[in-house]
Amino acid sequence: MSENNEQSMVTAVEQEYNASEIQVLEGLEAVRKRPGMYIGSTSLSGLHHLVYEIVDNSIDEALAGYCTDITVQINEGDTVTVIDNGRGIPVDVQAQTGRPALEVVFTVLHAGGKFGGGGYKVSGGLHGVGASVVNALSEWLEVQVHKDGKIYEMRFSRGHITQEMKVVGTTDRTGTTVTFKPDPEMFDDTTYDYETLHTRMRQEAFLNAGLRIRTIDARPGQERQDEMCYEGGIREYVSYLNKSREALHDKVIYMSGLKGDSFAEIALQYNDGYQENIISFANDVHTPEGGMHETGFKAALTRVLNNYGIKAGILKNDDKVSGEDCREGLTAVISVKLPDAQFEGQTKQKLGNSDMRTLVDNVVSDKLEQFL
Ligand code: TTJ
Repeated sequence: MSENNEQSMVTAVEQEYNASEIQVLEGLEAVRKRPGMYIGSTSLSGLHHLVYEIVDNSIDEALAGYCTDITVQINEGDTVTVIDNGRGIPVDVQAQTGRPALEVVFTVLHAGGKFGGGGYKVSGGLHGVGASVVNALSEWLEVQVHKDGKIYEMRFSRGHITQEMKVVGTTDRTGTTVTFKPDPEMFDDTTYDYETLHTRMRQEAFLNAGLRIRTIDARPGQERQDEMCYEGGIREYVSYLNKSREALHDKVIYMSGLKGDSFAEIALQYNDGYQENIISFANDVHTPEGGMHETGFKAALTRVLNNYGIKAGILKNDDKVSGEDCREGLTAVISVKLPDAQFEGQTKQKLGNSDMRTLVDNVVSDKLEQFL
């Protein structure tokens, strides 16, 4: 190869690199121009959303079966540290970008969830916008990855690299640790509320049976910590929701089923009140507007109870009980996990996957009778 050709090849590669570099910076600049588009708002809700975005990555690792412990700590100065014991973010150089995967995760918009494949990833809505958004909105962020006996570290400021990835030590464990300081230029108030984070993390612990989540407030004068791990998962969630009520039956009813790569579980218990309290989730994302999983649940519950009523001679043939009546005093948690969740509706808070209606309906039809 002539010297001239070599020269032009280097130039081409450099130009390609520069082009992707520019795209990265434009992407992160877009986040700082319109933060609300990515995290909903720059009020307290957006500030807390940064933590959920980071923790979601650790939860994904737990859902994939590789992470058992997550710690969320508020430090002095309202920085936040998230620690997990998963496999650690990949650090190898990516063929596409020529950059370490770790760098890509924190600098390229929507780069999250591109590694490893499979698993239950969150999609749509305000969720799953990724670690690069948190990075862009942080005055500084640092990440350490424990992997293959080494500790890799990288640092950023407002999305820009301030320290390239380097090995800073050796380790005998695996996992990822991220610490970030929300940018006061981006948020009205950067003071974290422990209770808000604790409540959200408790919900994550209920939804992922056996996953241990610790929350720590290490700010001077307000030290506090909690550890949450529920072997009973959503059964314990229902007991918790009913704890100030009088239950009509001692045991929480639990049903679950698998179809292909999807999983559905339902826990329920009636109390002596009149209110209906159904809470549903898809891939750990709360779906307050319901959707297909809730529709399937309600249809099956009404059908099974009516069939039982007729069979047991409690109901006459044409004397049907309405769906609403079947849900009086009902506390239920519905949780589905699926590879490609579609969140619909104005606020993307409704599950659109119709196969989840069928799955939940089938699980309730097949299994609820056993309890009657
Ligand atoms: C992906 O597939 C290959 C092995 O590693 C998987 C992975 O990325 N795991 C992972 C990422 N575990 N934890 C994270 C993670 C943790 C935090 C706190 C923040 C971020 C952005 C990712």
